[in-house]
Amino acid sequence: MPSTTKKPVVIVTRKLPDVVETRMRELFDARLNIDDHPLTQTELVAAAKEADVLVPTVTDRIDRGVVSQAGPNLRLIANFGTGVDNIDLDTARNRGITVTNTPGVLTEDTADMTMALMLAVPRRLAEATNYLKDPKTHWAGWSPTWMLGHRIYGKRLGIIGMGRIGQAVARRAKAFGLQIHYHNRRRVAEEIERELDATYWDSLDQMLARMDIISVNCPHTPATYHLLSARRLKLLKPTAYLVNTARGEVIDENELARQIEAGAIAGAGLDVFEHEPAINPKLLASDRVVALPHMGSATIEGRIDMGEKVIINIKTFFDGHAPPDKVHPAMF
Ligand code: 8YV
Repeated sequence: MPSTTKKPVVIVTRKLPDVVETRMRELFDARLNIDDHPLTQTELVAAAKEADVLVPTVTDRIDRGVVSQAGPNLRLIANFGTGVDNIDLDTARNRGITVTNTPGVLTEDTADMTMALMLAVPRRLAEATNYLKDPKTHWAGWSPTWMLGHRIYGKRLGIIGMGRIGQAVARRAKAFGLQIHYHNRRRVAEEIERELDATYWDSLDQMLARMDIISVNCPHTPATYHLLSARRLKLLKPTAYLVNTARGEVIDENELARQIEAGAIAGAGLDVFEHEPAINPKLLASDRVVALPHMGSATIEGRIDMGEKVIINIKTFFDGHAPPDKVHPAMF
């Protein structure tokens, strides 16, 4: 006998991979964003009024204005993404709306991208390829002193945020011969420190002053906003490189641009920016900056896994169970 239970109205704010959308249409009354335009705040409010479940992404600001105007049916915000700094968690909790995210499935891809930037900046990959492709330049052939970069083997890497992604970065970096250092809210388990040969720094300031490469791998929360402030950026050695695949807001971007321009920091590999999609033009103009358009987790496998997680969270929630990736505001 066909079920008479109404399928939940699931509003998905951006275009997701076809297999994910198809499955969502089978399971839910899924409303899709066919042309993939980023929704305006007015459109988000309209979606929150109508939906049982909202599936936003990093480009949607699910702020107080949106959450407080949600309709009585909105019970779940199933974020397509791990970071939940785009969502006002407190207002959601006060309104009894559950929030879930998609942790774990983008760890390895993001760590790969971090490693790629860690290699690309000191070894001048973007600068060199741009040189070859620029019709105004002409490669005269190999030379012993041209395009020299810096070795990463044997250097010290300071990881800020030793969660899943930080640890995955450490594993890769160790295999490349880097010495692993880290700063985290809490020291990680002894066996992980031993496996990674990792040195813990209670004081971020002390770690920053001693590292050759810094990798930002912590979430953006009120506590980590501008964690790398002007004062802290000044602690870096002038030979140090900075890599950020986490969130732009963790670094004072204008100050970073100034310090790179002044030669006080050797270079940066940036996948994320403070005011995306806007980027400080000084960073884009610098040969010592490799900039990517927030693509740390941009693999088709990762996006499908993320979609699968969103579906599981919605399904378990409507089956009356605690969704596996329920976000607890205290975690962020
Ligand atoms: C995602 C990310 O692409 O999951 C995250 O936190 O930063 C990205 O890798 C994005 O969030 C999708 O919403």
